[in-house]
Amino acid sequence: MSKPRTTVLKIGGSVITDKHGELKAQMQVINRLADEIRKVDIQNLIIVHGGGSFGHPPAEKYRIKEGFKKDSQRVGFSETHHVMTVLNGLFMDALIWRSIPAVSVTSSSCIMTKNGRIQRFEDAPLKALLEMGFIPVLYGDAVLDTELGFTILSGDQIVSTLATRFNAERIIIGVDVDGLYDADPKVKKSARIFEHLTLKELKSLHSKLHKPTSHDVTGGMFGKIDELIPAIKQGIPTIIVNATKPNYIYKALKGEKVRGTLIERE
Ligand code: IP8
Repeated sequence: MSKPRTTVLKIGGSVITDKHGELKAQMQVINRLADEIRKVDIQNLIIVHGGGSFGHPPAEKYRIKEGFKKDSQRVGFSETHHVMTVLNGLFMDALIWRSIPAVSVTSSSCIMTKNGRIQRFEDAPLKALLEMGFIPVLYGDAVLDTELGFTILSGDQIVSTLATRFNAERIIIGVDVDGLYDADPKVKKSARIFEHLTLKELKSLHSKLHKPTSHDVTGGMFGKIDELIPAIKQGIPTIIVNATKPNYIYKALKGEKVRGTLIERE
């Protein structure tokens, strides 16, 4: 029997960290998500996680996204990358202690960008990991950039690139709200969720989608959707679900119906 096609799962930084603090991991959530991933026992899965209150504060403080402008930023690049490895370590601990064969793939060691866009991606080890039945885990990171010196690469750009390269079967995006709304659901209680959107509908909604409210140097929900468009264009269905709610990620991975926003090419 041939292997199922790849699923790319993104777990947002706002899910696994407390975005209002600094370096605050949500260990309960991380552990529960690891339980759900173990329970589903899925083949050909790639996980990507975001930065939340680990990567974003130093990235913002040292203006890493804008590129290398002064010597004092160098340590900021180191710090941003380092705290991401710390968050990744916590996530990896939770997965591996549950006997999930996950292997961390350091984004900044295999990816370089040009003006913030992925230009080089040494994906041979990642492919080999998948073929051997491992679950590669990547993350948004401070990366080297051929024009800027360095910059910040969002987990979402990694998700989109991986999904298109591996012609993924689907993308699952775990965030801290139930999906895409016509207004910010954290501010407007009557905000309406979009359960299904075509690419055309998404584009026409584009300018109305809410902008980030917290310190998210890579553009919050708005930036997320932008990044996913190439993958959706390629015909890869993308579902946005609430990963802070128990069993939503489990159900999405299982392919069961779950509240969220499904975006398809048409
Ligand atoms: O949270 C950015 O990744 P994201 C990671 O997926 C850093 O946007 C280092 C800020």
